[in-house]
Amino acid sequence: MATLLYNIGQLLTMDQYDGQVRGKDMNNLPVYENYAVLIEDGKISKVGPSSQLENEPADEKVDCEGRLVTPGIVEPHTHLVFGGSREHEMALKQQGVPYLDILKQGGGILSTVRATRETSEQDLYKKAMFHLDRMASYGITTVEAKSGYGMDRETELKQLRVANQVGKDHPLEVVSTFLGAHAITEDYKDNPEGLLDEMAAMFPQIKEEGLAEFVDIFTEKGVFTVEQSRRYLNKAKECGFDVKLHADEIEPLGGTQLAVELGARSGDHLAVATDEGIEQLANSDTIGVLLPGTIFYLGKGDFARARDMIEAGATVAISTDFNPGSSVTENIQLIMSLAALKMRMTPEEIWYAVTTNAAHAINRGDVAGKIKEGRQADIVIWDAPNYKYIPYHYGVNHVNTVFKAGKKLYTRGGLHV
Ligand code: IZC
Ligand code: ZN
Repeated sequence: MATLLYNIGQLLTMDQYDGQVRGKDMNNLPVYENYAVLIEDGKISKVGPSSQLENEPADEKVDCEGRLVTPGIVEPHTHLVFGGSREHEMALKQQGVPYLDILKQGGGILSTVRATRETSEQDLYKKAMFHLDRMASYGITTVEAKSGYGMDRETELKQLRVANQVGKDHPLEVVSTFLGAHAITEDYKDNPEGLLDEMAAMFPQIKEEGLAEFVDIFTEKGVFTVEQSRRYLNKAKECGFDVKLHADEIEPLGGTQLAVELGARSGDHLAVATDEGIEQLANSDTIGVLLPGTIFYLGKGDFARARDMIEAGATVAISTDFNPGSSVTENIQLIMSLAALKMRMTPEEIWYAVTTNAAHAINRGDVAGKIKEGRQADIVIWDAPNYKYIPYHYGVNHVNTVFKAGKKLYTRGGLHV
C-alpha cells in the first residue's frame, strides 16, 4: 500500500538535528515548501519536492492543497487511565481553595484514587480508549500514560495493565510509566516511607512483566520530600527503570536539581524552578517537560520560565498533563497556544517541544517526532497554511487528517479506528 501526500504548502520534517534539540537550536526550524511525502507499507519512503514526486506510483494520492504537514504530535506526560472525574471540585477552586489543600482534605488525587479503585478494569479500558480517540483527533500519535490512582498493589497493577492493553489495541502508541508514588493515602498518613516501600516492592514484577518503562514520583510539599524521592528513584534505577519526576510544580523544593542529579529522562512541571535549578537543567540531558495547561487550570500565575530555560541551553518539551484534576484537556493545540502566550515560546520552539523533544522525553526519539525516510509514517495534515498558524488560532482543532503508521486514523469527518 502506497500513499502519496503531495502539494504540501509547508512541510516540517523536524529532522535538522540528531538527538534532542536544546537551547537556541530550537529556533532553527527548516521549512520545506511545495513538498511531497511518499508512504509505503506504513513507512516514509520518500521526501522531496512535489514536482519530483508527483508522478510516483501510489494507491492513494492526497492533494494537500497547500496545507501544513508535520510529524504526528508526541504527548510525553498524561494520567490517561483513571476512574471518575472531579467537576465537583471546580467550585472549591473558584472559592480559592488551593490544589494542595484539597488534596490534604482527602480530595484531589485521593478522590480519583477512590474512583479508580472502584472502577472495573474493563470500564477503565473503555474510558482510556475514549480519551485516546480524542487525543488522536487533536493530532497526537504517541502518548505517555502514568498510573498513580491506585496506590495499592492491586489497583496500580490494574491501571498498568489497562495502559498496556490500550497500547496494544489502539493505533496510538502508549508508553507506560509507574507513578505509584503520587500522593499519601489515608492508610499511610503517618508513614509515607511505608507507602514508598510498598510501591518499590512492585518494581521487580513491573519490570519482569514489562508493564512500565519509567518510574515517576510527585516530589511536592505535603507529598514526597526530595530525600524520599531520591531514595525511591535510586531503587527504581537499580531495577533498570528510567526515571521522571513531578518536580517544582507548586512549591520550589529543588525537584529540578534532583531530576538532574539522578539523570532523570525528564523533570516535569518545573513551574517554580529556581535560577540554580534552571542552570543545572541547562547543563544536563534531562528534558524539561513544561505543562502550562496546569498552571492555567489551577488559576496560578507562575508559568514555567521557558525563556530562561531555553536561553540557558536546556531541552524543553511541552504537554497537556491530561488528568482529571489539574489539567482536564486532551487538546495539545491549546497547550501550544498557552506556551506561546504565557511562556513566550516561539512557534519554532513550540514545534520542537511537541515533536522531537517530546519523543526524547519518553525514549522514542528514534521512532517518533520526525518525518524521515525509513521511519514509521506518523503524520498530520493541518487545516492551516503555515506552522505559526496553529498556536496563533487558539482553542479549536486544526487537524485535517492524521496518519498513524501510514494508516488514516482520523479526518475532520471522524475517526477511522
Ligand atoms: O490528579 O491532580 N499534579 N498530579 C500531580 C496531578 C497533578 C494529577 C491530579
Ligand atoms: Zn502529571
